[in-house]
Amino acid sequence: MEPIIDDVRLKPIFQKVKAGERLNFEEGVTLYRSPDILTLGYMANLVRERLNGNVTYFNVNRHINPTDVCVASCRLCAFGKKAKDPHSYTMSLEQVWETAGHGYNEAVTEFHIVGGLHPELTLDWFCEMIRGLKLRYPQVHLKAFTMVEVAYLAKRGKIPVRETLERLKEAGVDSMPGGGAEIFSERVRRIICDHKIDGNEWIEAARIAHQIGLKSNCTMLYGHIETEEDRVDHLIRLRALQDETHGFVTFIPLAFHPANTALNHLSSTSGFDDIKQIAISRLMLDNIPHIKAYWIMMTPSVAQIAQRFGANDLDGTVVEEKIYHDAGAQTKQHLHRQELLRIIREAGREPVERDTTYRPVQRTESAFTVLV
Ligand code: V47
Repeated sequence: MEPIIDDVRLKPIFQKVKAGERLNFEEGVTLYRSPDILTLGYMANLVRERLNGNVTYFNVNRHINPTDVCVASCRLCAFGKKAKDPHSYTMSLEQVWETAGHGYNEAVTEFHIVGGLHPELTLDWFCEMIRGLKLRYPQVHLKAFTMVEVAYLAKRGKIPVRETLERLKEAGVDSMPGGGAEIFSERVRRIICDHKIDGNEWIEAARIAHQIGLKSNCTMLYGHIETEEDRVDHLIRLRALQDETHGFVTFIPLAFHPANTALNHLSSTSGFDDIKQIAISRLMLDNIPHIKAYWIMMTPSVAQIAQRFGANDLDGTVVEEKIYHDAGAQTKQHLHRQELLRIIREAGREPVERDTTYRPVQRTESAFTVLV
């Protein structure tokens, strides 16, 4: 049975989606301009089920943010602080290793490690941090450092990005998170994050990471001052790199949270925009296997609905989240495994706990094993 398509502009796009054909820039813009969220969702769900069946993935992870000291002053961010700010913090190596252990009894399979661009912490310090984590938690996957942090460490250490990535990998980094991509449009970047590497540099760092065997995620920050064309351009640039490297695992659209940022006059995104963004991501990124509805950012309720609009992942237990909560997020900082299972089942999906590389994890009361 086919859906009743309210918006006639979507009819030719629907034919292409059914045939598994790639959507172009203009079609991407048409998707954004359409209010017909049910047809967008129907099409995105078709692609989602083709790629991932009825499964929704989640993981048991822990975020670690070793420092919030940051030399950049991005208008989009409420997390970064100057070193002299009495509210800033920087963990010692021992504190990082100890923080990793908090809540460890939930059998965490991933540490997600990102932080500010600290003017004094060196590449050697971060390599030692990673080696220490690997020594203490050898079975935990280390998903660490955004392309922005890597480029900053390279610049400060006056060594190429490739060598920086190689040294981090050698120390024990297993893969990389998707942050820092923001939106590639230079016009927008100059306003929201002018101290960061530009879009081309982000893409180039990701290319090198993938070339040396580090998979990564990718993100897009939306709902601030970008246009619909900027969003489509961003998605198409990610898709082009993926054609080349196949190194992206998951795409996570990130809704801008304005509270406590220099852009706090902007409004938050609506549930309608968040759901549309999930659907359009699934439709445009035909070569990225997974679309994550990050519950911290969308709320568990909207992330649940997203599971029928193109998303097939919810992220994980998280345990302690700072970036979005500094920017006013009202969600909890932690969801238990049981709550994630309930949310997914209620959406009619089959929950599968995964490790970072999407291998299923089987749990018993006291232990877990990764099913290869
Ligand atoms: O890079 C910062 C964004 C990102 C704000 O790879 C903001 O699995 C909204 O990348 N409002 C960090 N967004 C989060 C991130 C992420 C999250 C979950 C999973 C993964 C993954 C990656 O958050 C930053 C930036 O793009 N951000 N400040 C803000 N005020």
